[in-house]
Amino acid sequence: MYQEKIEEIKAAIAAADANNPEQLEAYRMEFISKKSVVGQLFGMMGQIPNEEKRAFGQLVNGVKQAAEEKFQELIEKVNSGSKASKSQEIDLTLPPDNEPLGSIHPLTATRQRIIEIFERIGFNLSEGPEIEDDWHNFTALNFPENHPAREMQDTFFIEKNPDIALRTHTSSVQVRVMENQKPPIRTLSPGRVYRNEAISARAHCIFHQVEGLYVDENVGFADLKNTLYHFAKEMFGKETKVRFRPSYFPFTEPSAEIDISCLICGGKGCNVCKGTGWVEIGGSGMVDPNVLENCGIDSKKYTGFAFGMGIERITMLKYQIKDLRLFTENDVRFLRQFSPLMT
Ligand code: 2NL
Repeated sequence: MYQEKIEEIKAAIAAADANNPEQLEAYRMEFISKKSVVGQLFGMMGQIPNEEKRAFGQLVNGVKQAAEEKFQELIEKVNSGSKASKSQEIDLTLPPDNEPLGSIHPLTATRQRIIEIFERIGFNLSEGPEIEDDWHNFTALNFPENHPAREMQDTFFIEKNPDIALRTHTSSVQVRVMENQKPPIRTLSPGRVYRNEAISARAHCIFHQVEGLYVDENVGFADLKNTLYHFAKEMFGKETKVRFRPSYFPFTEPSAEIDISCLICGGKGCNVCKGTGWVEIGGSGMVDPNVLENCGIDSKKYTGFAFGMGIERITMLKYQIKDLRLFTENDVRFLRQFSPLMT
Protein backbone atom coordinates (compact mmCIF):
# COMPACT_ATOMS: atom_id res chain seq x y z
CA MET A 1 0.00 0.00 0.00
CA TYR A 2 2.78 2.43 0.95
CA GLN A 3 4.65 1.39 -2.22
CA GLU A 4 1.97 3.09 -4.22
CA LYS A 5 2.17 6.30 -2.16
CA ILE A 6 5.96 6.36 -2.49
CA GLU A 7 5.72 6.02 -6.28
CA GLU A 8 3.30 8.94 -6.31
CA ILE A 9 5.66 11.12 -4.29
CA LYS A 10 8.59 10.15 -6.55
CA ALA A 11 6.60 11.15 -9.62
CA ALA A 12 5.62 14.45 -7.98
CA ILE A 13 9.30 15.20 -7.17
CA ALA A 14 10.33 14.39 -10.74
CA ALA A 15 7.63 16.69 -12.11
CA ALA A 16 8.27 19.57 -9.65
CA ASP A 17 9.59 22.85 -10.99
CA ALA A 18 10.57 26.28 -9.57
CA ASN A 19 11.27 29.55 -11.35
CA ASN A 20 11.61 31.93 -8.42
CA PRO A 21 12.46 31.93 -4.69
CA GLU A 22 8.77 31.65 -3.71
CA GLN A 23 8.28 28.47 -5.75
CA LEU A 24 11.53 27.13 -4.34
CA GLU A 25 10.22 27.64 -0.82
CA ALA A 26 6.93 25.96 -1.75
CA TYR A 27 8.93 22.95 -2.99
CA ARG A 28 10.93 22.88 0.25
CA MET A 29 7.72 22.90 2.31
CA GLU A 30 6.19 20.13 0.22
CA PHE A 31 9.14 17.71 -0.08
CA ILE A 32 11.99 18.63 2.32
CA SER A 33 10.72 20.04 5.61
CA LYS A 34 9.81 17.83 8.60
CA LYS A 35 6.13 18.33 7.90
CA SER A 36 6.50 17.57 4.17
CA VAL A 37 5.12 14.39 2.56
CA VAL A 38 8.62 12.89 2.72
CA GLY A 39 8.91 13.84 6.39
CA GLN A 40 5.58 12.17 7.09
CA LEU A 41 6.84 8.90 5.51
CA PHE A 42 9.46 8.63 8.26
CA GLY A 43 6.66 9.02 10.84
CA MET A 44 4.97 5.93 9.38
CA MET A 45 7.84 3.63 10.46
CA GLY A 46 5.95 2.70 13.66
CA GLN A 47 3.05 1.18 11.70
CA ILE A 48 5.24 -0.96 9.42
CA PRO A 49 5.55 -4.66 10.34
CA ASN A 50 9.01 -5.50 11.65
CA GLU A 51 9.98 -7.75 8.72
CA GLU A 52 9.20 -4.94 6.25
CA LYS A 53 10.89 -2.10 8.19
CA ARG A 54 14.22 -2.56 6.43
CA ALA A 55 12.79 -2.47 2.88
CA PHE A 56 10.55 0.47 3.83
CA GLY A 57 13.48 2.39 5.30
CA GLN A 58 15.48 1.93 2.09
CA LEU A 59 12.60 3.14 -0.05
CA VAL A 60 11.98 6.22 2.11
CA ASN A 61 15.67 7.13 2.17
CA GLY A 62 15.69 6.85 -1.63
CA VAL A 63 12.78 9.31 -1.82
CA LYS A 64 14.48 11.67 0.60
CA GLN A 65 17.65 11.65 -1.52
CA ALA A 66 15.68 12.21 -4.72
CA ALA A 67 13.86 15.15 -3.06
CA GLU A 68 17.16 16.73 -1.96
CA GLU A 69 18.87 16.26 -5.32
CA LYS A 70 15.95 17.87 -7.06
CA PHE A 71 16.04 20.71 -4.53
CA GLN A 72 19.72 21.47 -5.32
CA GLU A 73 18.88 21.38 -9.03
CA LEU A 74 16.05 23.86 -8.55
CA ILE A 75 18.20 26.19 -6.35
CA GLU A 76 20.80 26.34 -9.12
CA LYS A 77 18.17 26.95 -11.71
CA VAL A 78 16.58 29.85 -9.77
CA ASN A 79 19.96 31.41 -8.92
CA SER A 80 21.35 31.31 -12.43
CA GLY A 81 18.06 32.60 -13.77
CA SER A 82 18.15 35.63 -11.47
CA LYS A 83 21.79 36.33 -12.35
CA ALA A 84 21.08 36.23 -16.03
CA SER A 85 18.14 38.56 -15.72
CA LYS A 86 20.10 40.99 -13.51
CA SER A 87 23.04 41.22 -15.90
CA GLN A 88 20.56 41.93 -18.67
CA GLU A 89 19.20 44.86 -16.64
CA ILE A 90 22.59 46.68 -16.65
CA ASP A 91 22.91 49.02 -19.59
CA LEU A 92 26.60 49.79 -19.94
CA THR A 93 25.91 52.60 -22.37
CA LEU A 94 24.08 54.70 -19.76
CA PRO A 95 25.93 57.68 -18.19
CA PRO A 96 26.83 57.06 -14.51
CA ASP A 97 24.60 58.18 -11.63
CA ASN A 98 25.49 61.64 -10.45
CA GLU A 99 27.11 61.08 -7.07
CA PRO A 100 26.65 64.21 -4.95
CA LEU A 101 30.06 65.91 -4.63
CA GLY A 102 31.30 67.67 -1.50
CA SER A 103 32.81 71.14 -1.69
CA ILE A 104 36.29 72.47 -1.09
CA HIS A 105 36.77 73.67 2.48
CA PRO A 106 37.26 77.45 2.51
CA LEU A 107 40.59 77.07 4.36
CA THR A 108 41.81 74.68 1.65
CA ALA A 109 40.75 77.12 -1.07
CA THR A 110 42.60 79.99 0.64
CA ARG A 111 45.73 77.90 1.20
CA GLN A 112 45.76 76.73 -2.43
CA ARG A 113 45.40 80.30 -3.69
CA ILE A 114 48.24 81.56 -1.45
CA ILE A 115 50.48 78.70 -2.62
CA GLU A 116 49.65 79.43 -6.25
CA ILE A 117 50.55 83.12 -5.91
CA PHE A 118 53.92 82.41 -4.29
CA GLU A 119 54.84 79.45 -6.50
CA ARG A 120 54.51 81.73 -9.52
CA ILE A 121 57.24 84.00 -8.14
CA GLY A 122 59.66 81.17 -7.40
CA PHE A 123 58.79 79.95 -3.90
CA ASN A 124 58.71 76.22 -3.32
CA LEU A 125 56.72 74.37 -0.65
CA SER A 126 58.15 72.95 2.55
CA GLU A 127 56.62 70.81 5.27
CA GLY A 128 57.77 69.63 8.67
CA PRO A 129 56.60 67.80 11.80
CA GLU A 130 53.72 69.09 13.93
CA ILE A 131 55.43 67.69 17.02
CA GLU A 132 58.61 69.71 17.47
CA ASP A 133 61.59 69.94 19.76
CA ASP A 134 62.52 73.09 21.65
CA TRP A 135 65.35 73.94 19.28
CA HIS A 136 63.27 74.16 16.08
CA ASN A 137 60.23 75.82 17.64
CA PHE A 138 61.93 78.29 20.01
CA THR A 139 65.67 78.35 20.58
CA ALA A 140 66.88 78.53 16.97
CA LEU A 141 64.34 81.33 16.43
CA ASN A 142 65.95 83.51 19.08
CA PHE A 143 63.23 83.09 21.72
CA PRO A 144 64.80 84.03 25.09
CA GLU A 145 64.77 81.44 27.88
CA ASN A 146 61.97 83.21 29.78
CA HIS A 147 59.73 84.07 26.80
CA PRO A 148 55.99 83.68 27.68
CA ALA A 149 55.39 81.42 24.61
CA ARG A 150 57.52 78.81 26.37
CA GLU A 151 55.02 78.61 29.24
CA MET A 152 52.56 75.75 29.72
CA GLN A 153 49.60 78.11 29.44
CA ASP A 154 50.63 79.13 25.90
CA THR A 155 52.07 75.95 24.40
CA PHE A 156 50.96 72.30 24.45
CA PHE A 157 53.94 70.37 25.79
CA ILE A 158 54.13 66.63 25.17
CA GLU A 159 57.30 66.14 27.22
CA LYS A 160 59.41 68.34 29.49
CA ASN A 161 63.25 68.14 29.80
CA PRO A 162 63.98 67.84 26.99
CA ASP A 163 60.96 69.81 25.83
CA ILE A 164 58.80 68.39 23.04
CA ALA A 165 55.71 70.41 22.04
CA LEU A 166 53.08 70.87 19.35
CA ARG A 167 54.56 73.51 17.05
CA THR A 168 53.22 77.01 17.74
CA HIS A 169 54.12 78.32 14.26
CA THR A 170 55.48 76.94 11.00
CA SER A 171 58.74 78.89 11.42
CA SER A 172 60.08 75.58 12.74
CA VAL A 173 59.75 74.18 9.21
CA GLN A 174 61.80 77.07 7.83
CA VAL A 175 64.50 76.51 10.44
CA ARG A 176 64.73 72.94 9.15
CA VAL A 177 64.95 74.18 5.54
CA MET A 178 67.77 76.60 6.41
CA GLU A 179 69.64 73.86 8.29
CA ASN A 180 69.42 71.52 5.31
CA GLN A 181 69.72 73.79 2.26
CA LYS A 182 72.10 76.45 1.04
CA PRO A 183 70.86 79.88 -0.10
CA PRO A 184 69.25 80.98 -2.31
CA ILE A 185 66.19 79.81 -0.37
CA ARG A 186 62.66 80.79 -1.34
CA THR A 187 60.18 78.66 0.54
CA LEU A 188 56.58 78.71 1.69
CA SER A 189 55.47 76.66 4.71
CA PRO A 190 51.73 76.22 5.14
CA GLY A 191 50.49 74.06 7.97
CA ARG A 192 48.58 73.43 11.15
CA VAL A 193 49.79 75.00 14.38
CA TYR A 194 48.74 74.72 18.02
CA ARG A 195 48.41 77.17 20.88
CA ASN A 196 46.96 76.66 24.32
CA GLU A 197 44.05 79.09 24.00
CA ALA A 198 40.42 79.04 25.09
CA ILE A 199 38.20 78.50 22.03
CA SER A 200 36.10 81.54 21.05
CA ALA A 201 34.85 83.34 17.93
CA ARG A 202 38.34 84.87 17.51
CA ALA A 203 40.71 82.23 18.87
CA HIS A 204 41.20 78.48 18.56
CA CYS A 205 43.80 76.10 19.92
CA ILE A 206 44.32 74.65 16.42
CA PHE A 207 44.69 76.93 13.42
CA HIS A 208 46.62 77.26 10.15
CA GLN A 209 49.49 79.43 9.14
CA VAL A 210 51.50 80.07 6.08
CA GLU A 211 54.98 81.44 6.44
CA GLY A 212 57.37 82.55 3.73
CA LEU A 213 61.15 82.83 3.79
CA TYR A 214 63.59 84.33 1.30
CA VAL A 215 67.33 84.09 1.98
CA ASP A 216 70.01 85.14 -0.51
CA GLU A 217 72.75 87.70 -1.02
CA ASN A 218 71.46 91.28 -1.00
CA VAL A 219 67.90 90.59 0.06
CA GLY A 220 66.51 93.80 1.55
CA PHE A 221 63.41 95.31 3.07
CA ALA A 222 62.35 96.59 -0.38
CA ASP A 223 62.15 92.96 -1.54
CA LEU A 224 59.96 92.14 1.44
CA LYS A 225 57.62 95.04 0.71
CA ASN A 226 57.34 94.38 -3.02
CA THR A 227 56.73 90.66 -2.51
CA LEU A 228 53.91 91.37 -0.07
CA TYR A 229 52.46 94.18 -2.27
CA HIS A 230 52.32 91.68 -5.11
CA PHE A 231 50.69 89.06 -2.87
CA ALA A 232 48.04 91.45 -1.51
CA LYS A 233 47.00 92.61 -4.98
CA GLU A 234 46.83 89.04 -6.33
CA MET A 235 44.93 87.78 -3.29
CA PHE A 236 42.52 90.62 -2.59
CA GLY A 237 42.35 92.60 -5.84
CA LYS A 238 44.57 95.14 -7.60
CA GLU A 239 43.00 98.13 -5.83
CA THR A 240 44.28 96.81 -2.49
CA LYS A 241 46.70 99.08 -0.62
CA VAL A 242 49.32 97.76 1.79
CA ARG A 243 50.97 99.43 4.78
CA PHE A 244 53.68 98.23 7.17
CA ARG A 245 53.58 99.12 10.87
CA PRO A 246 56.70 98.72 13.04
CA SER A 247 56.42 95.72 15.35
CA TYR A 248 58.50 93.19 17.24
CA PHE A 249 59.17 89.47 16.80
CA PRO A 250 62.07 87.61 18.44
CA PHE A 251 63.18 86.18 15.07
CA THR A 252 63.14 89.30 12.87
CA GLU A 253 64.80 92.70 13.04
CA PRO A 254 63.39 95.07 11.97
CA SER A 255 59.84 93.69 12.16
CA ALA A 256 56.60 94.95 10.68
CA GLU A 257 52.91 94.16 10.90
CA ILE A 258 51.24 93.94 7.45
CA ASP A 259 47.93 95.78 6.97
CA ILE A 260 45.78 95.97 3.84
CA SER A 261 43.11 98.55 3.01
CA CYS A 262 39.73 97.32 4.26
CA LEU A 263 38.04 95.07 1.69
CA ILE A 264 34.58 96.14 2.80
CA CYS A 265 34.78 99.94 2.77
CA GLY A 266 37.92 100.34 0.63
CA GLY A 267 39.53 102.45 3.36
CA LYS A 268 36.75 104.85 4.30
CA GLY A 269 36.14 103.20 7.67
CA CYS A 270 33.45 100.66 8.65
CA ASN A 271 32.65 98.14 11.38
CA VAL A 272 34.94 95.47 9.87
CA CYS A 273 38.02 97.73 10.12
CA LYS A 274 36.62 99.44 13.22
CA GLY A 275 36.67 102.81 11.45
CA THR A 276 40.42 102.72 10.67
CA GLY A 277 40.24 101.77 6.98
CA TRP A 278 42.93 99.06 7.53
CA VAL A 279 42.93 95.40 8.54
CA GLU A 280 45.92 93.33 9.66
CA ILE A 281 46.80 90.24 7.61
CA GLY A 282 50.07 89.12 9.23
CA GLY A 283 53.59 89.91 10.38
CA SER A 284 56.97 90.16 8.67
CA GLY A 285 60.55 91.28 9.01
CA MET A 286 64.19 90.80 8.11
CA VAL A 287 65.45 87.51 9.50
CA ASP A 288 67.52 88.21 12.62
CA PRO A 289 71.23 87.44 11.90
CA ASN A 290 71.26 85.24 15.05
CA VAL A 291 68.60 83.02 13.47
CA LEU A 292 70.61 82.67 10.24
CA GLU A 293 73.73 81.75 12.23
CA ASN A 294 71.75 79.27 14.38
CA CYS A 295 70.80 77.51 11.15
CA GLY A 296 74.34 77.46 9.79
CA ILE A 297 73.97 80.36 7.33
CA ASP A 298 76.68 83.04 7.16
CA SER A 299 74.86 86.24 8.19
CA LYS A 300 77.71 88.41 6.78
CA LYS A 301 77.12 87.02 3.30
CA TYR A 302 73.38 86.41 3.36
CA THR A 303 70.29 88.31 4.46
CA GLY A 304 66.66 87.31 4.32
CA PHE A 305 63.09 88.31 4.90
CA ALA A 306 60.24 86.29 6.36
CA PHE A 307 56.53 86.70 6.91
CA GLY A 308 53.67 84.84 8.50
CA MET A 309 49.92 84.92 8.01
CA GLY A 310 46.97 83.14 9.59
CA ILE A 311 44.98 81.22 6.95
CA GLU A 312 41.79 81.48 9.05
CA ARG A 313 42.24 85.25 9.33
CA ILE A 314 42.73 85.72 5.56
CA THR A 315 39.69 83.52 4.85
CA MET A 316 37.52 85.41 7.34
CA LEU A 317 38.49 88.72 5.74
CA LYS A 318 37.91 87.45 2.23
CA TYR A 319 34.50 85.88 2.84
CA GLN A 320 33.35 87.96 5.82
CA ILE A 321 33.17 84.99 8.18
CA LYS A 322 32.49 86.23 11.69
CA ASP A 323 33.20 83.16 13.83
CA LEU A 324 36.37 81.02 13.71
CA ARG A 325 34.54 78.00 15.15
CA LEU A 326 32.59 77.58 11.87
CA PHE A 327 35.76 76.22 10.21
CA THR A 328 35.87 73.13 12.43
CA GLU A 329 32.20 72.46 13.21
CA ASN A 330 31.60 70.85 9.79
CA ASP A 331 28.05 72.19 9.54
CA VAL A 332 27.09 71.52 5.92
CA ARG A 333 24.95 74.66 5.85
CA PHE A 334 28.21 76.60 6.24
CA LEU A 335 30.38 74.39 4.01
CA ARG A 336 27.87 74.26 1.12
CA GLN A 337 28.11 78.03 0.75
CA PHE A 338 31.60 77.46 -0.66
CA SER A 339 30.64 74.86 -3.26
CA PRO A 340 31.41 77.14 -6.24
CA LEU A 341 34.98 77.68 -4.96
CA MET A 342 37.67 76.39 -7.27
CA THR A 343 41.31 76.55 -6.33
C1 2NL B 1 52.46 86.46 12.29
C2 2NL B 1 53.93 86.75 12.25
C3 2NL B 1 55.97 86.00 11.30
C4 2NL B 1 58.07 85.11 10.61
C5 2NL B 1 56.75 84.94 10.93
C6 2NL B 1 60.11 83.79 10.38
C7 2NL B 1 60.64 82.54 10.18
C8 2NL B 1 62.01 82.36 10.29
C9 2NL B 1 62.82 83.39 10.57
C10 2NL B 1 62.25 84.61 10.77
CL1 2NL B 1 62.66 80.81 10.07
N1 2NL B 1 60.93 84.80 10.68
N2 2NL B 1 58.79 83.98 10.28
C11 2NL B 1 58.60 86.38 10.62
C12 2NL B 1 57.81 87.44 10.98
C13 2NL B 1 56.49 87.28 11.32
O1 2NL B 1 54.65 85.76 11.61
O2 2NL B 1 51.72 87.30 12.66
N3 2NL B 1 52.06 85.29 11.88
C14 2NL B 1 50.69 84.91 11.87
